[in-house]
Amino acid sequence: MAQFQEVSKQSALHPKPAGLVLQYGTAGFRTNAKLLDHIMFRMGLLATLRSKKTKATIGAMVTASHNPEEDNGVKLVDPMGEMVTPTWEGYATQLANAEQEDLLAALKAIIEKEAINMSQEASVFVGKDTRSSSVSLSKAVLDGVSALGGQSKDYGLVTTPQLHYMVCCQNTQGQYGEATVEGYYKKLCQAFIQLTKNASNCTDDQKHLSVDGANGIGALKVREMESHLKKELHLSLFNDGSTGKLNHQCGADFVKVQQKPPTGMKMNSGERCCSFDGDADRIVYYYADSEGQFHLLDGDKVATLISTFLKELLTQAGLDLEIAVVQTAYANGSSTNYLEDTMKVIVRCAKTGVKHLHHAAKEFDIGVYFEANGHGTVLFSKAAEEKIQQLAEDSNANDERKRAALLLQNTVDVINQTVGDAISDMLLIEAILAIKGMTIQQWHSIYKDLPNRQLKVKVSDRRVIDTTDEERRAVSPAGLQEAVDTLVKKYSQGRSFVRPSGTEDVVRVYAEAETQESADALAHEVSLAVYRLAGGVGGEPKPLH
Ligand code: 16G
Ligand code: MG
Repeated sequence: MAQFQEVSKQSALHPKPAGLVLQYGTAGFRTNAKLLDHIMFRMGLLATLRSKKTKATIGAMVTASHNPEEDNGVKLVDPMGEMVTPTWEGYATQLANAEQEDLLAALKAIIEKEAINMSQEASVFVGKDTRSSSVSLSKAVLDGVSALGGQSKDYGLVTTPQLHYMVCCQNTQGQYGEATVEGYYKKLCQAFIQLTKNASNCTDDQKHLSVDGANGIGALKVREMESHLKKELHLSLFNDGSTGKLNHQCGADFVKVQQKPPTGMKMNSGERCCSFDGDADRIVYYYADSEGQFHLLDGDKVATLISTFLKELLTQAGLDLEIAVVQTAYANGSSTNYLEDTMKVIVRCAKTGVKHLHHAAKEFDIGVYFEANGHGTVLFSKAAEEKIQQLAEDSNANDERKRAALLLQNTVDVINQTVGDAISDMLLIEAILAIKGMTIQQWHSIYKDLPNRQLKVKVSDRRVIDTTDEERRAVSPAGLQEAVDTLVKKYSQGRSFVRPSGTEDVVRVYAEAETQESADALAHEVSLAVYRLAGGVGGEPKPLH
């Protein structure tokens, strides 16, 4: 077939280095940009097949998120804006690793297995972040799409969540919104402005927020959006990419892991600050108190603020909708206790990685999901959205119920339900704080985080660690979980788990306890157990103090 001849011809221009093996990981392929040209071309091919199979538009985003500037990566987006389904992640890995001469056979195997009608039209949306390598790599994706005769639309520089949003808009025939960056700003900002009309006496100071753009795409897009905010939010942008290096000593990952402010940011005491990551799908907040001490408000604090707000509105609206918060094993124990015991909301634990949380959150009328690292959003079921709308339009409803329904409606609109979105989350958080007249200190003091520590251990093969119970318990190697259990018992409020990383060749260790010293000691002792029982390499982990 002519299509396959074209693939053969084009693929020669994007050759695979022989022997190179890469995996479609937790969030797509991610490695040094120099190794990715053939991967991009092939993901263009795969996105086209996926589009033919689903008879819908598929997205391909070129980014390596919070990784260093030298890296890059690609993730595929399914029709409703969600992460591509696991079977196709498997195909992605197969296609990526087929040697040059086997590429056509690998492609045909997928076509056959999925019974894809090759005469079906295909459409792929492509986006990229600000890395210099993204220019040629996104071109390689486009080449892959055209080699298989697919149509493509190049959105150029967009955040990851913006691309997810475009795909969903397109496949819902505009029901979710207009599939343009301008349409995205309009929808989110209009909802934000409507929400903030419910804030009384908001001073200019309270409307101010400092944003660390991680020297990436988020900075560019925030700037683009600003005029739509009609001065209801005053943003001071730092690390906007004009001088600094992407993700270098800045961005959400740096701030969360280092527990300190990004470089290049001016922090006045008590003022709200936030950081995006390199592709703007993560956000964390923080502030410095009057003694200059740094306080972090992570994804758990965000989930708590949002779910409290939603629960209050549901009560005011008199709507009987089930609301749940989905977290991972990394959620601070204090946040889980607060949500379950004080807020009385359902809490679920999912495996690390947005796709797992997203999936779990779909089970509820309203599913708020956040990873502690700042990745998250809120999902509303169709039934929930309909009930909210009915009430908002019900002329018999009393003023309080109606007001709550309208607030819920605008909340739905300010949220990007396709995937966690730093810009959308930021607007929602800012609106909630304004409506509640809440300072960042008050938000921070809702509950007190348990001191915690994360460590990495190098082992010869991290696959020897297998976990269960949403990664909270290890089932292999033998004896490891028992060792962890014994260590945990030594510390008041102790909790610890180990899991193999999905993005790095290490085993991750998490520990929390009543004091920082205990959390550090527990993390170290568990690291030693991993080192001894799971084939540690290099020197033994050293105590932190
Ligand atoms: C990826 C995931 C993130 C997760 C992290 C865990 C997405 C879009 N990103 O970055 O959610 O927290 O991996 O990394 O799903 P780890 O497996 O190395 O700990
Ligand atoms: Mg990211």
